[in-house]
Amino acid sequence: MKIGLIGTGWIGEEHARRLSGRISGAEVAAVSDIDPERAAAVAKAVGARVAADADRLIADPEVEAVVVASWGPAHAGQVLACIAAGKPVFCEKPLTTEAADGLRILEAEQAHGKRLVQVGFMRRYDAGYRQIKAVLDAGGVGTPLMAHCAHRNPTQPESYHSDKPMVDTAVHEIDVLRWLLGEEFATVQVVVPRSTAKRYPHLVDPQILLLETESGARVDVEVFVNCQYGYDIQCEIVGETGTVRLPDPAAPLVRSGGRAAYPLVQDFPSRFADAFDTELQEWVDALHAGLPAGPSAWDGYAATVVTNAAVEARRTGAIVPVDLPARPDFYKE
Ligand code: NAD
Ligand code: ISE
Repeated sequence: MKIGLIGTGWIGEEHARRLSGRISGAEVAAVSDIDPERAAAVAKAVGARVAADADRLIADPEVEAVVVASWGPAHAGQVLACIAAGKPVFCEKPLTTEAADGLRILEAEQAHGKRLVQVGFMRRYDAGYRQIKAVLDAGGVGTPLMAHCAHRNPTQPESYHSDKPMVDTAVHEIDVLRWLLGEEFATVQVVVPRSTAKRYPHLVDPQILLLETESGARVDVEVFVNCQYGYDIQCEIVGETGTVRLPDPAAPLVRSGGRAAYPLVQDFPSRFADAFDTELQEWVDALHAGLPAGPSAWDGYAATVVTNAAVEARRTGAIVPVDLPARPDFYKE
C-alpha cells in the first residue's frame, strides 16, 4: 500500500518512520508539509518523494491512501479532499477542531457511499485499555457506574492554550470512554482548581472535566499538563460488582537504599509506542482487506462535539448539554 503523508512534524515523522520501518504491507511514497525543509528531511529519512502541497499529494495517482498529521485546524479540508478523491485517509486526532466541520466530513463520506476515514484515537489499540474493554464486555464488574481518569503530561509548550486541555488532550479520554462504555455523553461541566504556578500564567491548568453519559454514568477526567513528574495516564471504572483499573506500563521494581521504586514513563511516544504500532498495522491490514475498521468519522465527530461543549463549559461555568444528532445507520457497527 503506497501511502502519502501530510504534515511531517513530530507525529508525522513518527508515523512515516513506523510505516516505512515497522508496519508490513505499506510504504511511504510521498510526503508534504507547509514547511518544505521538514518535508525534505522526513522524505530523505524514509525514501519518499516530496509533494509540492497537500492537494497535489492527494491527487498523486501513485498515492493509494493518505495519513493526515498536520495541525488540527487543517484536518477538515485535507480529509474532505481525500474523500473527494475517493482515497482512504487516516487522520490524526482531533478529526476536526470545530464540530460543524466534522458534520461536513460525515455528509461527504456518506455521499461517497463507503467508509474512507479512520481517526487516530490510538488508545483503543493499547493493550491495557483492550483488557478493560474485555472485562466490561464480559460483565466482569457489572454495569459501569463511574469512571475516574487522569491525563497528566510533564509539561507543554507556551503555545498550548486553555482550550487545548479539552480539544487536544482530554479528547483521548472522551473517545476511549465512549468506546469502553458503549454510549454517548449527554452533558459536560468543567471545574478548575487553583492553577499551577509551575508554568505560563496564560494557561488554566489543571482542569477537571465532569461528564454524564446518556444512561447516567459519571466520568471525571483530571487534565494536568504541567505535572512535572512524568506522563501519567490513569483510568478506573467502577461497576456494580467491582472495579477495573488501567495498568501502568510494566517496569522493574528496584529495591535498594531502603526504598522500593519503579520508573515512570516521561512522554506519550514511550507510553503508547505499542499502541501506535498496532493502530497503523491494523489500519494497513484493513486497507488490504478492503474492510473499514477502527475509530470512524462518527467517532471523531462525536468527540469534537463533546470537546466543543467542554470549551463552552469552562468559559461559562455552566453544565452544557452535548448536542449530538442521532448516529446515522451508515456508522452503526
Ligand atoms: P507538529 O506541530 O509537530 O507538526 C504539525 C506539522 O504539520 C508541522 O510540520 C506543520 O508545518 C504541518 N502543517 C501545519 N499545517 C499544515 C498544512 N495546512 N498542510 C501541511 N502541513 C501542515 O504537531 P504534532 O505534535 O506532530 O501534531 C500533529 C497532529 O497530531 C495534531 O493533530 C495532534 O493533535 C496529533 N497528535 C496526536 C498524538 C496522539 O497521541 N495520537 C500525539 C501528538 C500529536
Ligand atoms: C498530544 O497532542 C497528544 O495527543 C498526547 O497524547 C496528549 O497526552 C497531549 O496532551 C497532547 O498535547
